[in-house]
Amino acid sequence: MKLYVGVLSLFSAKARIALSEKGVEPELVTVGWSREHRYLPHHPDVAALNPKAQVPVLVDGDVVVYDSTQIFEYLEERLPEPPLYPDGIADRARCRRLEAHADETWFPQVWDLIEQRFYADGSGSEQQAAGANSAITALYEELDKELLTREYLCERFSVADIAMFIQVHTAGVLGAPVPEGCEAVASWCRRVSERGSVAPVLSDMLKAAVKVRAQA
Ligand SMILES: N[C@@H](CCC(=O)N[C@@H](CS)C(=O)NCC(=O)O)C(=O)O
Repeated sequence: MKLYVGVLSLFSAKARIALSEKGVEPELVTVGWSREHRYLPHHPDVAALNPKAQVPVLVDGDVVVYDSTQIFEYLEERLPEPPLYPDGIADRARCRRLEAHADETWFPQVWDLIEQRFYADGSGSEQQAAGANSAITALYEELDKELLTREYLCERFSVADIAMFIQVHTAGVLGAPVPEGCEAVASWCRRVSERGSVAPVLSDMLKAAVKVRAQA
């Protein structure tokens, strides 16, 4: 399988972790990205394969899948073992809801931190960052309740953990770490970051971020 990714793309990181959990070592194609021009010009393959010209894009023979959530769903059917969704219908619905919550509720707040602390290097709107910080604190408290009695968000390590962890980890790196009192989130973070599928992806992203900073 071939996976088109961005060096600092959170959605690409989701797809990479899921592939690794499924025991697949894809051919990684890293698309061009710079702080100044971001993803422009788009990689020609990605522009041809995805009408939104976004990564990640997975190519498996003749099959093209884009959007990290669609990639999760495809991989689960293509390679059912080990499962990355829980078994029951209601639990699977909850798992999808938590994944969507990470992508659709956490990410916009994390994106405000990325804009402020990474792209604008702290020179952007402090008000925007402060708003994101307080929204993220509330999200941490809510997440802590989900994790109080659980090792992972669902009955086993799942796509919900992958999606949520990527947001939580990025928030932490950008100045919104797990607050005191959210011990369940803190220990879940340790468990997830120690997984063999996760550590290499975090390490690649860290190396890329350090390189970008050095060039600034
Ligand atoms: N909903 C999509 C979002 C993908 C996305 O936003 N990709 C960004 C990188 S993280 C991208 O390729 N942006 C390039 C652009 O929009 O020009 C997913 O889950 O894969």
